Amino acid sequence: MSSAVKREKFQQAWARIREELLSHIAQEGMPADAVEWYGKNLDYNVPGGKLNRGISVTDTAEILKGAPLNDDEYFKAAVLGWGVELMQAFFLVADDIMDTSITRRGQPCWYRAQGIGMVAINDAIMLEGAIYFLLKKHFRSEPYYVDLLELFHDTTYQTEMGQLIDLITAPEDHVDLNRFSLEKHRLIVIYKTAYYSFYLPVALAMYMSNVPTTYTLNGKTIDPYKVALSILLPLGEYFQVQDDFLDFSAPPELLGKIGTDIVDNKCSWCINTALAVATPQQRAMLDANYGRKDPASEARVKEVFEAVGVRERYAKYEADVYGRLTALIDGIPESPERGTLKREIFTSFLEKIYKRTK
Ligand code: GPP
Ligand code: MG
Ligand code: MG
Ligand code: MG
Repeated sequence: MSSAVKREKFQQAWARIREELLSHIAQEGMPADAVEWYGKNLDYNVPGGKLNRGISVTDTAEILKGAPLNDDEYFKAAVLGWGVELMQAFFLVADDIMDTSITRRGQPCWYRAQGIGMVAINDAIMLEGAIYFLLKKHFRSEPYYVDLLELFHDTTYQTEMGQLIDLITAPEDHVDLNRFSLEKHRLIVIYKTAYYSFYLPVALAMYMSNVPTTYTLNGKTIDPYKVALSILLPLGEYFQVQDDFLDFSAPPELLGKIGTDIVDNKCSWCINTALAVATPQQRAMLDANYGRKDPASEARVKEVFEAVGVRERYAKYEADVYGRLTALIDGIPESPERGTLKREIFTSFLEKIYKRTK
């Protein structure tokens, strides 16, 4: 199936899920203006992204089954996939407030949209609430229901820890580039991005497909969830390095958002890369201009990034990391039996993000 057709099919499932969410709050007795508000919140924030995370759930379930999903299996996988997209929408609405971002997915950030303001905080929290309503509605009687609940809860908490260190490493009023390092960066991105964007979709599909928590292969005991984590965290790290690089380098029209990392004093891959190779003069330039709220300072930081060759260094990083990830994936123990891991789960992820430009 082409990726456009996959996307279309996944979006059709959303139409049904959206109706379920709206009729539920209407049944709770919420007035028409509240139902209308919630509908706008959902429409503005949930379906408009790349949908890679959500579609990964249905893709992974299909790879694990080794055959096309029937309608019922597809819809259940799609509910989990839209659960990931709802979680992402919850995070992004909140993150844009915290990062004082301007645009997202080619439109004003929700809190900056006409007539929204700080109601956006409650809207974000309701997007999260929707996940648990849907899980209860569709999975309450499954033996793996608690596994799904725990996975969503644990992943949310991990992402919040990542957001915490992202924010406190980037105080608004105090720039100290000595606080940054690539190790710090790695911890931030694993927690704020990799767990929810990469491990969560695959682990959801694994639970739904009844992949056991241990099995024996060639006399060795394997925890397939741990194996998945050991590949998906480095994949997620690569994805967030791309996000950081694109924040600096990509045209906002293409990216759908205006980069704020330099102005926001973020511990991003670009500044860490520049710090590692800057001359004393370049370092002084970065110290004086990073995290400052004016466009001229931002432009001077970008000049240093260009001068130290952040673009070329990124190209080299991307080629190297692709090789490393491919080697990791090749090392996955695979067996032809149903209910065990398959390398294709991970290669399909890697191919989706390799050399992305938005
Ligand atoms: C995005 O990082 C971070 C998240 C989506 C996690 C948010 C977590 C919360 C608990 C709110 P980013 O700020 O680099 O993303 P973008 O560049 O898209 O704004
Ligand atoms: Mg942000
Ligand atoms: Mg952020
Ligand atoms: Mg970013």
